[in-house]
Amino acid sequence: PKRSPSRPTRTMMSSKLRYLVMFLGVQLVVMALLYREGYQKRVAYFFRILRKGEVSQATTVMQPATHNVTDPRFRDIYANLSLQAKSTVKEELLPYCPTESPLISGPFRVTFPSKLTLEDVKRKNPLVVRGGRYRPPDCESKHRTAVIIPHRNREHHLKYLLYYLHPFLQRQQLNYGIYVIHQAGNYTFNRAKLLNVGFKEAMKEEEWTCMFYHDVDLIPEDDRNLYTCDRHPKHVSIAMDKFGYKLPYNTYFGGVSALTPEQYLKMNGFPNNYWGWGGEDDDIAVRVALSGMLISRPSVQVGRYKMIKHEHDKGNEENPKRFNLLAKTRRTWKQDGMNTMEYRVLSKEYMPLYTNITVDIGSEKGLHPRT
Ligand code: BGN
Repeated sequence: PKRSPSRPTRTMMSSKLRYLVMFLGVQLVVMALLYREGYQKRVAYFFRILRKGEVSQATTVMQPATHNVTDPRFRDIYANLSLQAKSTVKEELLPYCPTESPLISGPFRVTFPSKLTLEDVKRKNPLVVRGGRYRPPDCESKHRTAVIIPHRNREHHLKYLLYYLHPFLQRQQLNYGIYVIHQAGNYTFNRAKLLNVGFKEAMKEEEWTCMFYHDVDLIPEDDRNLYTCDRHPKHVSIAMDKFGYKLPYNTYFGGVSALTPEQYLKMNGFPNNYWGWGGEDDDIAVRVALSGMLISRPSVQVGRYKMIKHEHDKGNEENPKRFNLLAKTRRTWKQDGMNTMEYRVLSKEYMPLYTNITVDIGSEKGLHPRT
């Protein structure tokens, strides 16, 4: 028969165990108290050392910009991004990036520091090259994503968007480019036509596999929101702070959306005739349905965006014709869109953080109206 430990040994063990449990209990209570007292950073630091057993890692976490990686309210989108290793392997021999990027970390803090400059953004993104292009340094991305941003007089917003978008896309290990399509002149703004121009101009440069059509004032808040395309056109900005992090209505397609070139061409692109605010995004949603496609969406947990607060723009007043136009989309979508857009590129500048395309898109009367 097996011998069980003698009675005194068992008592000794159980009393040791009791002390250990008591000791750990006291530790936990102290930690909880400290945490309540506002020592979150230090406590998190301690836990991190326990978990990783790596003081060097923990030291980098203590730097001001990267503190408290566990709490999304403090997580810095740039944290540890510079640790990406430059590979010594020749570019054409790089392995494919993994299906899930190991750099993705979930929600991050979005604030708008008043002192931020484009120079700062540039300094923080040393691997971004001329024209706002990037490819992962250590692997070959399976995704080539172009971000198209319609723009006029919103330099301030653009700076913040670039500040967050560059590290966000790098964390996803994408091969990407950022295009700002700047409407020249003072005539009423036309978002959808600028998006059409963005598609055409970006595709001249590279075989992008996915286009993100992106408002300048929307900042993503979670890097699990992948900037890649789905089987169906994707409406991406589904949980905006402005709408209480919910969809304002079921067919809403505004803010940020993503389509493959095939999906875009199948629906004849976007309408060219919505001048001013509103309705063009609803028209795009109708086109998706009319061309026999569905709308795909990320989950509400990750499709979160913060909108930079601003006044209504001059030159982008509500479009009174939008109701009539929208009622006619079924009849007009094949005659107006990708196949009919007229525009004139005035300049194309390869800026350090984006490609700036300034374009004359004319007016309702056409590109060169006779006066
Ligand atoms: C809708 C607008 C959208 C806008 C959302 C959110 C119209 C068309 C009415 C028939 N649509 O009302 O363009 O993105 O609100 O602000 O105005």
